[in-house]
Amino acid sequence: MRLPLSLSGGVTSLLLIGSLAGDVLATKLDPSAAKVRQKHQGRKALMRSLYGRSNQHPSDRWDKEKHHGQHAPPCEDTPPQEVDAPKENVWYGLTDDETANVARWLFGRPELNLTVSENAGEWDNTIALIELMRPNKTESIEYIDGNGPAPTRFAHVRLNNRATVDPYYADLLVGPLPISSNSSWEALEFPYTRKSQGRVRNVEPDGETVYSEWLFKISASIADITLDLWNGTAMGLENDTLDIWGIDPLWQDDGRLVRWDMYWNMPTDLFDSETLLPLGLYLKSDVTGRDPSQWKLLGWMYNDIFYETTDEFREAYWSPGFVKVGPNLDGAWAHTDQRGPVPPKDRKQPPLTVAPDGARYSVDTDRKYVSWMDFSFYISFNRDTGLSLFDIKYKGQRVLYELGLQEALAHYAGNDPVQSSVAYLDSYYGFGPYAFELLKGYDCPSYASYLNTSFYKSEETHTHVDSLCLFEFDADYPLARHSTSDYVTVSKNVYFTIRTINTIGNYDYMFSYNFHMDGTIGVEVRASGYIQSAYYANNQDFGYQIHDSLSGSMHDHVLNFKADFDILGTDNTIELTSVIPVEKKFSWNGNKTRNTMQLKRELVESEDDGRLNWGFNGQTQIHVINQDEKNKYGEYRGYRILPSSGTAHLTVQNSSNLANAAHWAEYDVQVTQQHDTEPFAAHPYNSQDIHDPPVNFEKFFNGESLNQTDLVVWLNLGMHHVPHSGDLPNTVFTTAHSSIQFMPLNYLVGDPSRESVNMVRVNYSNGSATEIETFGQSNETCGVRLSPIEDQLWSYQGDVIVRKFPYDPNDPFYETDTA
Ligand SMILES: *[C@@H]1O[C@H](CO)[C@@H](O)[C@H](O)[C@H]1NC(C)=O
Ligand SMILES: *[C@@H]1O[C@H](CO)[C@@H](O)[C@H](O)[C@H]1NC(C)=O
Ligand SMILES: *[C@@H]1O[C@H](CO)[C@@H](O)[C@H](O)[C@H]1NC(C)=O
Ligand SMILES: *[C@@H]1O[C@H](CO)[C@@H](O)[C@H](O)[C@H]1NC(C)=O
Ligand SMILES: *[C@@H]1O[C@H](CO)[C@@H](O)[C@H](O)[C@H]1NC(C)=O
Ligand SMILES: *[C@@H]1O[C@H](CO)[C@@H](O)[C@H](O)[C@H]1NC(C)=O
Ligand SMILES: *[C@@H]1O[C@H](CO)[C@@H](O)[C@H](O)[C@H]1NC(C)=O
Ligand SMILES: *[C@@H]1O[C@H](CO)[C@@H](O)[C@H](O)[C@H]1NC(C)=O
Ligand SMILES: *[C@@H]1O[C@H](CO)[C@@H](O)[C@H](O)[C@H]1NC(C)=O
Ligand SMILES: *[C@@H]1O[C@H](CO)[C@@H](O)[C@H](O)[C@H]1NC(C)=O
Ligand SMILES: *[C@@H]1O[C@H](CO)[C@@H](O)[C@H](O)[C@H]1NC(C)=O
Ligand SMILES: *[C@@H]1O[C@H](CO)[C@@H](O)[C@H](O)[C@H]1NC(C)=O
Ligand SMILES: [Cu+2]
Repeated sequence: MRLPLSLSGGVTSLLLIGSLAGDVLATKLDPSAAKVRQKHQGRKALMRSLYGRSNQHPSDRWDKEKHHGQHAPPCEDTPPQEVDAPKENVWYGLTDDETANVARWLFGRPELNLTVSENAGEWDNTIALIELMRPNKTESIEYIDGNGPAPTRFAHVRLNNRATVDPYYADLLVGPLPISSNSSWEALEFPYTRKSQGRVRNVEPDGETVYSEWLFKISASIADITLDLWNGTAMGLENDTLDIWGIDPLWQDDGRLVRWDMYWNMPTDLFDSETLLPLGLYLKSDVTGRDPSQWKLLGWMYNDIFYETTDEFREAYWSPGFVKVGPNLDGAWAHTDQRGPVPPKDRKQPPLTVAPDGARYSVDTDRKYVSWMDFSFYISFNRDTGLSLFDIKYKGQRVLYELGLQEALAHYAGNDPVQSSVAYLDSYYGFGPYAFELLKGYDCPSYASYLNTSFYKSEETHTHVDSLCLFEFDADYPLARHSTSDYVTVSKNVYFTIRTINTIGNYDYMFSYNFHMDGTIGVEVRASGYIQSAYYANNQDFGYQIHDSLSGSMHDHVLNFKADFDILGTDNTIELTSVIPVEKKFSWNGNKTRNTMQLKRELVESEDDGRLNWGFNGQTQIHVINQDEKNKYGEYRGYRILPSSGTAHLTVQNSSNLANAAHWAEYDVQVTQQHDTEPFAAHPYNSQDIHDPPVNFEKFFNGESLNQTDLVVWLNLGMHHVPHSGDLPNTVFTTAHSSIQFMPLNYLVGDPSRESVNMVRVNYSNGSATEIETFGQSNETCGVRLSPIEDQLWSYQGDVIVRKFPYDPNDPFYETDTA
């Protein structure tokens, strides 16, 4: 039995009397397939967190006297046991050599006319991306489920072709890999709804010229006004204190490209507060085409008055009676460091969790495979959407073939033209490149273990060390309990999490996939970081005033996840089970009716009925069932899907900003027949052609049957975010939260969590315990000693960069800096 934690001398050490059972669990999962490899390598994190960097053996430092002579051995700090994944991870990524060989091969193709990124300007073709082309599901499952060969490997390449007046991005398929005389490239078209040789135009090919030849020059032309208003300029000078930027996507109507930009104060400190410092002046320009001499300034907007020309604006500005509105100035209010009175007792060390037996899960570090208790999965990671999980199995049976983010939308609204036009589709920026190293003990518990992630950029592979974390956690509430006058029984609620955090500009998204002892799988997203705020003038209908001249610009976050369920095979059906109010006659009640409720079950037969919203009062549950797999009582075995906190789809209907670029955001739950030609809900460059985007999700719905066929469920998590004064300086993860759970439904007989020994039953009688049953759970004791948190944090690294072209396998860091 565990005793309460007790402090042992000094604020940085802690005694844990707990369990110590050695490597009991490492091979529990998948005993048929997973072969244990005894390899205790890698994990430095826990050692540092518990014992610091001292070479002294932890038990030497144990202070016996303070513990009444007890001597507890040091707690285990074993890293996850290394296992061999049953199969190759066919989804993870390219090896360094594969990437380098593809890069070299592409540079050898004269028809592609590529320039090395380092030497490239706005009028050259460059490689934007080289990564693994994930194999088709059809081919992958033959391999993972049977004796099929591993799928042939291909690279997915994205070119940014700007050596033309009509610049475009091009998706290519390159292979087979390894590169040989048999390898070739072709336009990648099949995964996209738009058939245009895998091409989509690039509407912002001249990122530098837009500033140097356009925004800075226009801004210089009103420097008299910006200096008068804000004592600053935005002219591309070292001493600029103002910034200009604006809408995304650009306006794309009537064959024109129109941008709105606005002025912001630059932060005066290290803090990233710029998105809290809008200044309320906006300019509109037509930037169609690549010749800046043809671009047109279309006007200025200040204090809800539109001026068609700079002259008109200047004349009004310097006229008597012109109303100037106040600036937003940087300051402590916009900074995240501690300030204000420290709450009572807050200087004492807060509680923390420990893992006395070390990791109770296993990892194949090379193949990126994880097993915990009766769950297992493979990890995949890519540029566009970051982390995904494949082949999620529970008790040896696949539940999900694929589970991962597809796209994240932040759709703003406001009286001003910039807020009104912003609808970020974040995969444009990419989630992979922004999965930064996690801070130990803060982003994840101190005993978590970590994996690295890598992404391609400008002929280099960048690695974010320790950017995925894995850990078990003891929830703050039990899994199950019951009391009677004779006994009480309670079970621990220990769950497993894999987590990544992606910081896309001002905002930090935390994604957690949680696995529970009762077979439940949870998907959870939280948001923090700096809001993108609005200038307060005239924005009353679009947000609250949250600081002197600041409005918390209202916006919807909608995040789409693909959940490709395979319940006891690929042939599945969606059953809607509703609880409905009824007036009903019963045999035992004569002719009288009773007002009551009952169950209504219906199957979703085709994609025509496949776009669903969570019903009124949560009365309808969505079940993924297999009609060919009934349990012994004749009920369909399946998993049910239900929100576990709020979810949201997009409020705006037929968005002027998005047109056809994000139809996935329109409903809560959408179900389609699985096709190798529909692997993603979105394309990262949908924002480049909103009327005719590469992936128009709406086109997935063409009336196909959903009756006992391979299905994909596309789920939206999200928040209607109306920032208030508590979003300053940062939005907090507690409130910006959305989650959903997949729960076994008549899937097993009884609750599988009963298999765990981590429960107790206490019988009692006449005021005293008569029996304590601990079911053979570990009862050993061990000691934990903590070291100051700084010891771990000094190891924070940031990016590690490996050059891919020119590439020297013996010196992968050739001519690269680590940043
Ligand atoms: C190849 O790209 C260069 C710029 O890198 C450009 O000047 C040239 O016109 C391009 N050639 C062709 C055939 O497109
Ligand atoms: C190319 O393909 C042919 C036919 O499939 C095969 O026989 C040959 O070994 C391949 N060559 C290489 C270098 O992979
Ligand atoms: C205006 O800016 C200049 C240079 O940044 C600074 O030296 C000066 O003090 C500022 N004036 C006011 C009134 O803030
Ligand atoms: C900023 O730098 C420019 C060019 O170096 C100079 O002309 C200007 O006076 C500077 N402005 C201020 C406010 O210091
Ligand atoms: C992560 O990358 C670092 C630096 O390259 C390396 O030392 C470490 O072993 C990697 N971790 C894993 C789990 O592969
Ligand atoms: C129920 O209603 C039917 C038709 O209205 C009537 O014939 C019958 O007697 C009724 N039964 C009772 C138990 O009231
Ligand atoms: C969406 O808006 C556009 C532009 O206003 C309009 O042409 C189109 O008919 C609208 N579509 C729907 C389905 O309402
Ligand atoms: C994957 O599926 C698509 C669509 O059916 C097909 O065009 C493509 O050739 C497949 N890829 C491989 C490697 O079989
Ligand atoms: C759905 O599939 C089941 C089993 O395959 C079949 O019995 C049933 O008739 C189908 N229903 C419809 C409406 O097609
Ligand atoms: C304790 O309670 C359990 C469950 O009710 C019962 O099976 C067991 O016999 C009890 N033991 C004693 C000693 O009463
Ligand atoms: C509880 O205590 C009472 C009085 O002491 C005694 O009569 C009774 O038998 C006890 N019951 C049990 C279950 O031990
Ligand atoms: C711990 O468990 C073992 C085996 O179940 C038992 O023999 C031993 O008495 C227990 N120790 C304590 C302190 O409860
Ligand atoms: Cu938000």
